[in-house]
Amino acid sequence: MVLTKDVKRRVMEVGFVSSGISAPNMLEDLPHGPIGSVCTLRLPKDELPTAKSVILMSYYAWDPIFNLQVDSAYFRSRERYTPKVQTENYQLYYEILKNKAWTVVNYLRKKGFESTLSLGISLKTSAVRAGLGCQGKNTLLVTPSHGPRVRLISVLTTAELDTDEPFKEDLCKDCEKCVIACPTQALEPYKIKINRCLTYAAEKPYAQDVTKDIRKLEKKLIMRPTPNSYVECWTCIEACPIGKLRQKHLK
Ligand code: B12
Repeated sequence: MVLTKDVKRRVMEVGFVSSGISAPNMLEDLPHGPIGSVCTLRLPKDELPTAKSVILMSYYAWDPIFNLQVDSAYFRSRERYTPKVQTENYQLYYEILKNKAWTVVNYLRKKGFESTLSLGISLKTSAVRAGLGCQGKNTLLVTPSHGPRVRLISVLTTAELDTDEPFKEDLCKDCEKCVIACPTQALEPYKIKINRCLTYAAEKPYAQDVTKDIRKLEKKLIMRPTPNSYVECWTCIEACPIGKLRQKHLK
């Protein structure tokens, strides 16, 4: 269909490195609801009930600084848990993703289709269904071209687009480099213990389920450029050999 081709061309023009299309009725069994105390995942039909297509897009995050997170001064204080003040936090890659995805949303809206972006659905599993890659042993989306060094966002639209075939291959094969590299042993192949992940620890400075040994490693390993910012851990991504060659020019 011409529209599907046009949308995919537009997605690449704004700087995404791959895209795939699925439909809300093919994503109804996606993980949804509360993910520990991290977030609540939604289904496409909760995000845009009239949607006919879900466009999954991946952005190449080639440098650790894409993982920069900055919180307003109150965010890291205990006050956040009884907030009396407005708090804000920004993650660099999310800002880039949203910025680029809005141009795709606006493109579709101009054509008369109701459209919105979503970071609230399960992006990894949706991306597998849309053919972008497999869920690897680090539990992340691993793509054939950029490995897990991609960040994901989706656009939901009432436009009826051609869907892609789900990705079937397991790209990890017998490699377990990510599992071995994780400094807190948070990973078992295809599974993560969320409260051992350094990103969870950094995000939740007062969480009771983070043990002292993890807090010690967090202090040692998490980069903190300013008192209100930190760079999320990406050791399991860095360890992955798939797509690593692309980073050579940066060394
Ligand atoms: C919650 C969350 C977290 C939590 C929990 C992680 C998790 N795996 O759930 C924490 C804070 C720990 C976290 C950490 C990180 N995150 Co995060 N996170 C998310 C979020 C919001 C939802 C993830 C999710 O779907 N969880 C739900 C669970 C059910 O999914 P799952 O882990 O895939 O679980 C499956 C498997 O574990 C498997 N499984 C479970 N049990 C078992 C048992 C057996 C035997 C088997 C075989 C399988 C199996 O089945 C489950 C269902 O399919 C997404 C954004 C989004 N909206 O999707 C970003 C996201 C997944 N995170 C991302 C990133 C980059 C990270 C970090 C690298 C930190 C960073 N620098 O940003 C680390 C990596 C940690 C890791 N290896 O997973 C990216 C991943 C990009 C990619 N290439 O996939 C996403 C997609 C954000 C984005 N917009 O790009 N994250």
